[in-house]
Amino acid sequence: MRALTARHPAPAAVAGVRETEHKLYLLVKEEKRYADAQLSCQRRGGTLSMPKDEAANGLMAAYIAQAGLARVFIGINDLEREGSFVYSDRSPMQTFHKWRSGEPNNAYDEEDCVEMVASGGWNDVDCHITMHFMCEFDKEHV
Ligand code: GN1
Ligand code: CA
Ligand code: CA
Repeated sequence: MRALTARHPAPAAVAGVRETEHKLYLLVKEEKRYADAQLSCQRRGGTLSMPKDEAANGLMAAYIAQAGLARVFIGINDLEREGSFVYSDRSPMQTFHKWRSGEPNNAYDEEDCVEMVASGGWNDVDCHITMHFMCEFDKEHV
């Protein structure tokens, strides 16, 4: 993965940064649809954030809440096959999840992307709505 550099800076509308031993998280306060949000993260050497365990999910939720946001796109979708959710690195979802009650419901047969709300819960939503989003970067490559 490419690093954040002078040529590929963190976006202007970033609400701080969060870090763990291995990753950096950036909340981007630009409203984009899912595909454009993913491209924006990739251009900076990262990907939409992938909550793969309780620790990552909790950190992401706290970051969203502290930024005063209600919801952001995260790196989970079932675009390729309805009901088969994968992370934005294409790895399949394992047993860990934080679906809100009643989700994923694929409402109107049209929800293949995933938002995290400030409490940390997940909801599938239409990929074409626009909202803020969270990127993650591997530290080894930054
Ligand atoms: C929202 O507002 P409504 O009911 O049409 C949400 C769905 C959720 C649903 C849960 C764009 O749909 O993804 O499943 O609430 N859609 C959006 O009640 O947020
Ligand atoms: Ca779906
Ligand atoms: Ca839904």
